[in-house]
Amino acid sequence: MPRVLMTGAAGGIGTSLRKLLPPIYPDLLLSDLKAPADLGKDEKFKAADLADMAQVEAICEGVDGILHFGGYSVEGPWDSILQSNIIGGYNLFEAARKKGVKRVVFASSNHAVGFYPRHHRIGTDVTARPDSRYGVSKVFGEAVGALYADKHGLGVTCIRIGNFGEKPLDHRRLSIWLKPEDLVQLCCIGLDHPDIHFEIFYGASYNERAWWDNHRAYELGYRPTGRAEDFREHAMAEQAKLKPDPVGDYYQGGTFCSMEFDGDESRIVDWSKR
Ligand code: 15L
Repeated sequence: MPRVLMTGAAGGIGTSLRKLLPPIYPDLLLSDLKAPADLGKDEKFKAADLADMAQVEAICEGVDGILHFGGYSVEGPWDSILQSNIIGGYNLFEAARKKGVKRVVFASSNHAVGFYPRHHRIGTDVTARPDSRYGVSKVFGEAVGALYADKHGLGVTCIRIGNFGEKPLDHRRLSIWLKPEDLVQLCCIGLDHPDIHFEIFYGASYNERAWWDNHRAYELGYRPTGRAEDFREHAMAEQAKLKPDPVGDYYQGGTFCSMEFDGDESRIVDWSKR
């Protein structure tokens, strides 16, 4: 991919990828609502509000591939999710089509399927079970991506990101941890692999406790280098500081499932076996 646009450049993932991507994609254009405070002299940046179609079209001009990390990245009020992720997500794919972009890698999330119980191993073809308004917006983004792949021939990869960071933060994250360099591998597959039409990958490193079947990513060449169990002691020590959470500890989405959960814990059922 000659020219790559990365949205969400000032966010957590964007900040880390800004350092890892330039050796692979030297012609990298960064975008966010505001420029990152530490923007370097060699970095190219264009501000854009994802909810404004004209601004999104402007950042897609002359671009070959997009890494879409922009938008709201946690649970939030409906209007914020609506503007950033629903309207913003649609604008991104539509602007990509209009401007002749060839590939889009969409940062989906594990919260698109967060209401699967932890003991239930899932593939990428399961029915969506979002655990939040944020999760619903990720399901929406995946659906728009599928539409633009099937109808308009855009090559689309959705990465259901687990927990991105230098190490797994607690017991749950031992199953879903994603090392930054492994996310870079998944992005490169989405941007450059010749066989991409529409794909969904789980954004997870090599985690022995994984809940996810990620075989398609491996078929396309993914070889994660992160191993969550190497940080087991740290994760379990952090877990010991947390209060028990009957709902969050049962489902894959953790606290995203327990927040706003209405009262009755008898509703914690293994519906996946019904
Ligand atoms: C996400 O999708 C969020 O962006 C991130 O902040 C974490 O909460 C992560 O999921 C997680 O599930 O740990």
